[in-house]
Amino acid sequence: MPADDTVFSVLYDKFLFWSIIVGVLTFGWLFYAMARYRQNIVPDTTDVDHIVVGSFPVERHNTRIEVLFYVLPTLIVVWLVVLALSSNTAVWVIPDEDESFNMEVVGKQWFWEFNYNEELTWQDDPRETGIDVNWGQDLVVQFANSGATNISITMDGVSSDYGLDTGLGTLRLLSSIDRFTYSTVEVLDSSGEVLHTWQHIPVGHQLSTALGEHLVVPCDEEVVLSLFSLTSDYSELNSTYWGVQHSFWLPEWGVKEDLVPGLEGGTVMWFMADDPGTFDIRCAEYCGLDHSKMIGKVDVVSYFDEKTNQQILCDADTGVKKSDGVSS
Ligand SMILES: [Cu+2]
Repeated sequence: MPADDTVFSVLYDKFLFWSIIVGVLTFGWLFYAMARYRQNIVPDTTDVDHIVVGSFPVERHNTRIEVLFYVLPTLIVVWLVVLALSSNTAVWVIPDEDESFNMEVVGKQWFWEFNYNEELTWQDDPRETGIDVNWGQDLVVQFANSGATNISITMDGVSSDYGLDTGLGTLRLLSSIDRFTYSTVEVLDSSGEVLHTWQHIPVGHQLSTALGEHLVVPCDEEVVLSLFSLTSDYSELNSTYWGVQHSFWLPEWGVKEDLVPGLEGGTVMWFMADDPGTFDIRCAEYCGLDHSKMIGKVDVVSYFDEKTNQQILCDADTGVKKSDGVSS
């Protein structure tokens, strides 16, 4: 089920609220009039100037009600326009580059590529897994009572495994983090199941749905995506074929934007996710034979904020946004 607190669902609720009020008033009036003026009701004969069908009751008209007929709907329509425009503004004003997480999305036939303009260090929520990985000067893994028995460290595709001393509860490896290497630490149990994931995505790294990879974005931060459509053999770009139009769609947050071939600056969209989790990516523009395969996933993760030295934990249910996480 899509997130229920997007600007669009809030706008929907507001429109529904005012529609119900208008509906109750108009249908109430309708049914009242049907009952009051139904057939076989004997007209009030003491009323000299009674209503004649087909003629406007000039003497009996009520100026206040007639003014209300015009003023009230006008006010409601103006109010709905204000609501709709303010939601539009909330969506179309792109957040400041310094205060948001900026990256590129490239659509090709028929997959998505995600280019990182900023580094991202994240891990699963330690409150849920009972495991805390912290990689600064040393790699420190705290795993007491979590059932973890092994860790697997993958750097640029090369993996190495280490056994964990379950009696100790902590592992410290004398190895400082390499900020320029795509690194993943997986903490596993004895059956090889991954209990906890920590990852560092360096600047310039690319993830691709063609390789089965997910887009990974920080929670609780404005994520600004610059969107480009390119051909699959972009390096040998010939001037006769510029690729096709795609549309990057994140149904969870109701945001969607076209990717336009040949548009140098690209197009821009942004969103902010409160809850961690894995959500759908779709292409919403028919883009050729394998359009239907142009699907993917986006992982919303708790990330490590270098500025405040804190892990940003996202949890809309408990209202916990930030906590003293690991320190590096
Ligand atoms: Cu497409």
